Amino acid sequence: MANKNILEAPFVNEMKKTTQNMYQHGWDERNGGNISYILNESELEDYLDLSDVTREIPLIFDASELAGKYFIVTGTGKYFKNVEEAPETNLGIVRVQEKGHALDLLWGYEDGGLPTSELPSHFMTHISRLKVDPENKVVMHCHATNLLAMTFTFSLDERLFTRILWQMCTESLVVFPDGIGVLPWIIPGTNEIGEATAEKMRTSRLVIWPFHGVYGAGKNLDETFGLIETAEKAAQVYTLTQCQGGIKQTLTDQNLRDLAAAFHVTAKAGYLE
Ligand code: 2HA
Ligand code: ZN
Repeated sequence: MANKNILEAPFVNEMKKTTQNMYQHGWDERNGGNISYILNESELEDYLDLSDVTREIPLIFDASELAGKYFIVTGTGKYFKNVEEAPETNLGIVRVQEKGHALDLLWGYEDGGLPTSELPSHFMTHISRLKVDPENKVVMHCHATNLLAMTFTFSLDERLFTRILWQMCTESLVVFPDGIGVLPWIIPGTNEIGEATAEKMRTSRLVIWPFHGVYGAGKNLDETFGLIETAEKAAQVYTLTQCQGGIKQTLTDQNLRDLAAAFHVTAKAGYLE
């Protein structure tokens, strides 16, 4: 029975908290950033009549691999800053239609809005991550400041980029042993950037879009936020080392190997010397 108030649903509250937190970190200026989060039918049916479709939303790519799945998604052109005060216009809950070329809108986007312009990257990433981790539920994009800055000053070689982040904080390797993928610059919002992001996401849960921002994927909002937060912290420390006159010493490859062994993680193959 759909008799509970959706504005009190845990998943709406989590989206409010996460978007506000990311905004406060300065990673989501204006309409920057977007989140998509898979919801189970059982989580939703207390709040929504799932046969009551408000609107159909066409897709410009084939999402049939996600047919029947439910997502809560930030709206295109909407500001993370405003999600907390008006979730019903800044968020939407959609179900992917059987043929994968349209969405059923079940709640939200109340001013006639649409899901994020980055939906191709989100959905293609969900398809990709679900193949390697059936528990993956979240795809998150933001303009994390120090990671973004590093794409101007540091090599875009993904092995080198991963290694410097691993070296900047002992936690890095433990949190993202699968490293960080780096794309070439591609026009955002396109199927092309979606395909490229999804391809990298087969092997790492973090992907850098040079001169733009970062993508993260994970099991829930907290974990995915924490993943981006850890990489961004390492990038911030890197920034500070450069301001302080450069790196005099750092974690050695042997330190990193010992760390991986102690925390039972496997560093991405070929990334340690
Ligand atoms: O949604 O961040 O990449 C605004 C963006 C586009
Ligand atoms: Zn962006």
